[in-house]
Parts: sequence; structure tokens; C-alpha cells
Amino acid sequence: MKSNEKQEDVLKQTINEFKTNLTENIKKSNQVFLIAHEKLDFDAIASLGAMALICKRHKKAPYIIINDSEDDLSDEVKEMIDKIKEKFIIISVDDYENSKTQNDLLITVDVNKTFKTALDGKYKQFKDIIVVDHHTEDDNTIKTKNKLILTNVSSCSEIMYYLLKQYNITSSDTFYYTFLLAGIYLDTNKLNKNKFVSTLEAVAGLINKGADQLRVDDYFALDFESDRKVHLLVDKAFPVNITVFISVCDDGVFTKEEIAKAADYALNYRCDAAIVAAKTKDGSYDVSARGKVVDKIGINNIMYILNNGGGNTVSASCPAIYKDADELKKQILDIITLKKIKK
Ligand SMILES: [Mn+2]
Repeated sequence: MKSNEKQEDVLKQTINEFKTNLTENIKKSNQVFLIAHEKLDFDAIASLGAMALICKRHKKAPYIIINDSEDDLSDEVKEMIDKIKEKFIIISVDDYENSKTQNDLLITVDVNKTFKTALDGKYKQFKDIIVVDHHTEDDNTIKTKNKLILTNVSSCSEIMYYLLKQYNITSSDTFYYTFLLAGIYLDTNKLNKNKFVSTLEAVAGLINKGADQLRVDDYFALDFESDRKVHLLVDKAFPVNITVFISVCDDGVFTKEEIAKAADYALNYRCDAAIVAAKTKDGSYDVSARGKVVDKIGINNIMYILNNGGGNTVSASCPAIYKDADELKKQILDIITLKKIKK
């Protein structure tokens, strides 16, 4: 309990210190652009919405860059984008190219890797960059001294909740709170993993501010067909040793979400980690890895060795892999064995 109280205190203090930095940068910039990782999820869109509110508080109308194609977004995320569109300007990367100036600020949320946003290769065009995220840093982390990267929180939505709180920002549009709650639920698998005292406090705070719990439950209602596919992947999982379950499936086509959910589900078994790989619609393999809060495996390192991926010790993934299933399975097994020998 005592160490949890500390996590909470350190978190609030760090966020408070960062606030000054964020305010100064927003104020001195000519224009503010906001971006999250590609293929927006609930955590990313919720964080964009909350950061837009912070910019508005400082009298800056931010441009939110969303470059995903319709196919890459779920209906719920599209609905959230439409809501945010009522108050803020959403633009594409091409629009950004046409409106950039010498003195622009870029704020990235829920992402810190260069290759994970639609602005890859364009970061040098910004005078200042601020990164607010909850994923571990590595060599691909966007180069900037202005960053708030906290890995002992559930999600970027949790960080954004505390930032809004520090700024004393309250919106009568309660959908922002609903989105943040959905973001926290997504990254904690509905409070089943990766949650801290600060997470539970944020959840209570968001509900108190009017977050619609029933709506969020709706966002997470299972689709029957899709859930059967998740379980097909779980059924293929086998324990490679007593601590890791892996499943590599070359049969059928899965969405990234189904693959991630299968890894979440397999983690319910007595194990330390679960790795699931399956084919997506473009024929490549998508890989999702999940670990426990008390880390024994280092799934983010496994994803790094596998294909330059990353994440953190509870949730990690790597870029798509074009390979034969048997070869991929062998490669994953080799990495796990190698890591065991290292220990
Ligand atoms: Mn996230």
C-alpha cells in the first residue's frame, strides 16, 4: 500500500512539473499540431481530445492530424473522431504540409516512436516537439528534451486525466471523459491488468465528471464472430515452457485487435507471458505479446529482437512480419531459449 501511495505521489508531482513546460511551449508556438500513433485506438483518440482541450485553454486552436484510412478505424473510434470534429480541426498530413510555418509545436500522445506516426521523416520541420506517452523509450524514440513518458501508469488517457486535473480544466462536453475512460479500459483490459492506485483514482474521477460508463461498456461489448476468432487463436496456444504460451496461426485472417485480445486472454493461464502471431489481411504476420506486472520475461525485448518492436513489459508488439509460419514460430522459440540461457 505504501509503495502504491508513492507511485501516485510521484506521478502527480512529475505531471505538475511538466505542466509548466507544456504551457510555455504551447504559448510561444505559432501553431500547435497534435498527433497519435497510426491506426487510432481509444487511448490515442481520447488523449488527442484531452490535449486539444489543454491547447484551447491557452487560446490555441490545435490542428489534430489523423491520417488513417476509414478501413483502419473501428466504428467507435470514427464516432469519437466525429464528436471531436465538432469543436476542433482535424487535418491530414497533406493539409499539414500546406499550412506549416517556421515556429510550430508538435505534441505527440500515446506514442514515442518515430515510425509509429504519419509524420515519420518530418519531425525536423517542427521547432519544438513534446511527447506525452506511456510506452518505454528506445533508439527510435522521437528526439526531444520535452517529454512526459511515464511507464508506471495504465495508459496515456490516465496521464491526460491528471494533466486536465492539474490545469483545472472541466468541460461540459462529458464525452471527453467517456473517451478517456474507454482509453483506460482498453489499456487495462477493463481494469484486469496494468492498473495502479492512480488508475483507479482516475477512473473514479472520470465517472465523477460524467463519463458514461454504460457507453463504455457498449464500446467493449464482444462481437460474436470476432470473439470466436480470438478463441481460435487461444486454442492454438501451447506452453513453450512453464512460463510462456505462444500461438502462431497461418490459417485465416485476423485483425490486430483479435490478435491482441488472444494474447490478453492467454495471459489468464498460469504463465508469465503470452505471444500470439497470426495473419492479417495483407498476408503479413502481426505479433502481440503480453506479460505480467511482475516482469520475468521482458516481452518488449523479445519483440525488439524479433522485428525491431517494443512496448513495455506488460504489452508489446512489433512491425508486421512477412515470413512462413514455421519459420516465425522457430524464431520466437529461439529468442525465448536464448533469453533463458542469458539468465
Ligand atoms: Mn495507449
